[in-house]
Amino acid sequence: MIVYGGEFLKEVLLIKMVRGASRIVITSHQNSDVDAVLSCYVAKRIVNELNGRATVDVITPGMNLQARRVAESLGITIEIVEGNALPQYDLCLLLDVNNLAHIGSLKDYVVSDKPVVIIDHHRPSIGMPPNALSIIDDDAVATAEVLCDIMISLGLKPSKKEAQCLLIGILSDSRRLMIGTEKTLRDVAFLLSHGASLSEAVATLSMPMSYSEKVARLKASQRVSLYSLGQWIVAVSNVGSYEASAARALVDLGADLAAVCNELNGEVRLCARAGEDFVKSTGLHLGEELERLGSMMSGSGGGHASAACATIPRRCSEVIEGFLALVSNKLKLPIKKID
Ligand SMILES: [Mn+2]
Repeated sequence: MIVYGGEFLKEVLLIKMVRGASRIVITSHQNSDVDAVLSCYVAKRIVNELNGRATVDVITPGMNLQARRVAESLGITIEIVEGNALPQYDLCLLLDVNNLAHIGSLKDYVVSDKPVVIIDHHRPSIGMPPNALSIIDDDAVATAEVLCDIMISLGLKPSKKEAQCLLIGILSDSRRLMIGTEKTLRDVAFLLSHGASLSEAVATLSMPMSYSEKVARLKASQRVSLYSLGQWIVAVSNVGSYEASAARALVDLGADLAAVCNELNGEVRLCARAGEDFVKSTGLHLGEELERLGSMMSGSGGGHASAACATIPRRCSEVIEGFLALVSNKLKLPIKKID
């Protein structure tokens, strides 16, 4: 840990970069989720606090349904633009993402001669802009947790609303604190002491499942193929939407590892989820594996140890086959179809 004048060097650099910029743009990954959107919102507030003269734009390449709903219920949609271009800037902040391949067409607007700051909790990827100052903690459950740490070390007090946003981000990415560390819980306590409400946060996040999400999850289980991987059970399936939710559903049904793909316009989006037991015992990191699969098949991928996705310009069957072979090789366990 590098300490500089009693503060963390990266945070000192962050302050310096924010104060030295007059046009700042904040963005995140495609299909921005709750953690991404709320982190962008709070990052804007932090930037405003550090540099009141700067113009700050939050532009995401698009929000997912839940993120849009949560942003609406918190009344912050006005602060977040969904767009496919970035304005000219002096400083670009990437939140909840460190791979430029994951910000879609906005990537073309990230220029190499302007500074970039990454604030994230995903494992550093090969797609990181080389000129970036990275504040990445891949032990944090959410980018909101990293932002909370930044506020604490800069001595900034979150408003009640900012605290609520960070709490919702943490709860969202940790499946209501099913995962997390001692620090996660200390951060939660910090947010509660600044006016955040746990029960309100849970209520904001609980969204009735849509008709089409229910159908996708049920169809995924109807179409499932099962494989044994040593003593583990792998479930693979395909859907026309909600592939991440469908993979989670298969793990909830009992699979140790699930991969669900969605083929759309000649591209496959594969989402994989793993049970905590499987991840702990095998040490497999799905984010790493899907990043490797993506680069092997001229696509891209990444994520967390137990939850990751890849986008690959191939057919479903090839991507699934590649995924199974990769996992089987990595764990040195034979893969066999279960009839
Ligand atoms: Mn996140």
